[in-house]
Amino acid sequence: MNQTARIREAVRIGASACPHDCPSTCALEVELNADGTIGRIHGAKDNSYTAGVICAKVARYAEREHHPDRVMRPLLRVGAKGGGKFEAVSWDKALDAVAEKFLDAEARHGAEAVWPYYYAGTMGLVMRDGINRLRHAKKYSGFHSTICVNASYTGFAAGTGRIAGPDPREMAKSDLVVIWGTNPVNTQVNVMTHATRARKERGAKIAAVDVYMNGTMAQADLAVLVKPGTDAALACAVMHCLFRDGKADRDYLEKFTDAPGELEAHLQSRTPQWASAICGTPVETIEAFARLVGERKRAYFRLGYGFARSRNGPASMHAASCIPAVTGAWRHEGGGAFHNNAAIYHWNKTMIEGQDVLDPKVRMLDQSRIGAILLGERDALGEGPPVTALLIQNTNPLSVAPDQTKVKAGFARDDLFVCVHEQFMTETARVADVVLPATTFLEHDDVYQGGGHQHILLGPKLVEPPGECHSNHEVICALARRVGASHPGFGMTPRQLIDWTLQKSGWGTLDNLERQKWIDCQPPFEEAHYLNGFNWPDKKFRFKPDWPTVPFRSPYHCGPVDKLPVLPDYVPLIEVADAEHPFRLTTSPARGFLNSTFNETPTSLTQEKRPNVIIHPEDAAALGIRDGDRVVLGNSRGEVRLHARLFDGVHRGVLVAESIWPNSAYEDGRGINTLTGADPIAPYGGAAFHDNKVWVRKEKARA
Ligand SMILES: Nc1nc2c(c(=O)[nH]1)N[C@H]1C(S)=C(S)[C@@H](COP(=O)(O)OP(=O)(O)OC[C@H]3O[C@@H](n4cnc5c(=O)[nH]c(N)nc54)[C@H](O)[C@@H]3O)O[C@H]1N2
Ligand SMILES: Nc1nc2c(c(=O)[nH]1)N[C@H]1C(S)=C(S)[C@@H](COP(=O)(O)OP(=O)(O)OC[C@H]3O[C@@H](n4cnc5c(=O)[nH]c(N)nc54)[C@H](O)[C@@H]3O)O[C@H]1N2
Ligand code: SF4
Ligand SMILES: [Mo]
Repeated sequence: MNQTARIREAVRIGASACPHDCPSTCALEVELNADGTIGRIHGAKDNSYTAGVICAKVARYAEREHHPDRVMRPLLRVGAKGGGKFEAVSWDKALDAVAEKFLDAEARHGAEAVWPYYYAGTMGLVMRDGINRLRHAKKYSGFHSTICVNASYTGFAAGTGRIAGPDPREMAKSDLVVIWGTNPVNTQVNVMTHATRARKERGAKIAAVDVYMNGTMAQADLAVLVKPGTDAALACAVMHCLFRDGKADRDYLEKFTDAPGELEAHLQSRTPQWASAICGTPVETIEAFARLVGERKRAYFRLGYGFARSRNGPASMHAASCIPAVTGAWRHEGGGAFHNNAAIYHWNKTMIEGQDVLDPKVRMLDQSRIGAILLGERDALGEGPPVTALLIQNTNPLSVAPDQTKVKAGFARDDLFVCVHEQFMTETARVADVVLPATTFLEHDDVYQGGGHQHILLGPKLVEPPGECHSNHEVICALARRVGASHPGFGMTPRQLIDWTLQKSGWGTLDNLERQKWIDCQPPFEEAHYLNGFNWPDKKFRFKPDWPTVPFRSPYHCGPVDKLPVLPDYVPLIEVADAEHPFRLTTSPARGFLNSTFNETPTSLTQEKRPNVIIHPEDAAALGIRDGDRVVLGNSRGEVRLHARLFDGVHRGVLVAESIWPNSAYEDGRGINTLTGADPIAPYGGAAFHDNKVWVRKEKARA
């Protein structure tokens, strides 16, 4: 028997869930080999949302799971900070070192000098959110999570009052699927599964709105190309046409919305001509888009994160979400607007997060402003001591956080102690004082919820961790013991935490979930379509949001709230191009990477090749730039060197740099987030990753 045949014989299938920061949260089937390794990963066919399809990068997860560069042992820095030299030590020695530094920071400056810093490298509730139990028990500095969803969630909730919408599987029953500001071909492949089903089975049309002709736009029947940050103008013009052409559902507007008369009057001047001058989309395309929306009432608006990652992003999201309220699309199966289903999961996270010991007086620090915070800028740090100790899990701020120049300078501070718990030697791990080896989702138990669908899924431990890897939960509990934090959650196993949380949340038991593999949490049709009213006291969809009171999980206002529009409108809060910075840059997600994850796997690296920036051929010609030339992009925050890719699938004046490569992949170590800003998006913060004014020039020949 040859080796391939032997492995095939040995294969068992393990059920799991994709842990990555992706709205699809796919139900997985993992090939388990007799030797303890994994083979291919497949999408579960019997999960009605995953429907057997997953992305290529997770299908070949074996590359990441068994990567020779996995961190396998605890490491202590030797030599200079950031020098990248470490020695392997025992877990006890490493954890003692961390605890000593945390206790020391607390003794000198108070508990707020310690900042537990995490994100969604794993979306497992136990492994991602357990760090908050330690934070609350110790009154360490709070974490105002802003890097991803704040702008889009608040824009959506501004109208509906709730982050939830029609069953995502209904896309397959639509006559028109509008994919707006998301690139599912790259970022959440299952949207395409259901949208293309509608096209095949019912002759549905797919319309897409984006700033470049990406894979999703290429598959659309109508591709609506806009300039970054101008979507609200497009949305207003579409609604103008709907009123003008008698396609508004006046009965629906009267029953279900707050100010239809004011909206109609306001839109009088928001003509396609007006919008075209702002968003760059030809008038005929805007008219064609409005016609599709007007004629096909079963229209499903799948609204993504991307178009909200601008300083006016919440207003853009809100404006797009207003369209189905004008047509009454919400009434129909396969109609309405959907962004994420966060609100349908009624979790009790007391035990996981230690919410019972949360002290609301503890200072909150903005995740996206980590650079300014570490540099001690007062407006970022707030009242209270400097941050002198960081515990980092599931995130890689030295690649992904905006305003990188500050982030790097902050991490280089001599009096800052950094512990990074990681699977790989990321850029952040490299500048740490202590690195702890982490398990992957296949090596620990956790429970997941789908943002882009409606399932709770179990991801049980399927293989043994390599080397001395330990899970986030184990690290948090071991540290809690050493720094004197007490909470019943520290004494529980992940499985006990999952069982407790499921039961207290009304989702049954762990045994039950393990048997079923997932729970379909879809609310009833009337509720999902807001047919009993929207989530406001008067039950009406809000064309006129009260921005400061839009419901959000962490109500910490930041950014210029008073500048958001009263009715859906384009507001030029963005970094408008000017004479010095004639280009607008977005940093859209690359297909082969997931944020900074997978930028270590061979297939993804081969696929993405090298950092480049898309530029329109006419812009390139004007600057003497040819395809493949080295170019420099710059703005007030810094300069980045990369290669030009000529492509006419963008408006002139628009640049797209698919991301996120490590800084070290760029010739002078300055990555794309050198150019992005950390100033908060109103009303609840967030980083405007796709909203940058820059200049471009051809790089002089290398000496
Ligand atoms: N392959 C891959 N998959 C991913 C990720 C990844 O990095 N790579 N990231 C994961 C994470 S953390 C998240 S939050 C989701 C995000 O998923 P998406 O919502 O798909 O991603 P975004 O960054 O939000 O960008 C989506 C699209 O918005 C476009 N865009 C940018 N600015 C504008 C604008 O002003 N108007 C319009 N109409 N479009 C605009 C971008 O060009 C891009 O094509 O994806 C997840 N999945
Ligand atoms: N230029 C630009 N920058 C961006 C974006 C963009 O579109 N453009 N998108 C932004 C968005 S939407 C997001 S969400 C952020 C995401 O930024 P990050 O949160 O940094 O993203 P990831 O790369 O998903 O995850 C980070 C790390 O988590 C680790 N990890 C995974 N599972 C575990 C675990 O169980 N335990 C431990 N200890 N570690 C684990 C992985 O090895 C990985 O290194 O990036 C943002 N940055
Ligand atoms: S599409 Fe998203 S959730 Fe599904 S396997 Fe890929 S990364 Fe995971
Ligand atoms: Mo994200």
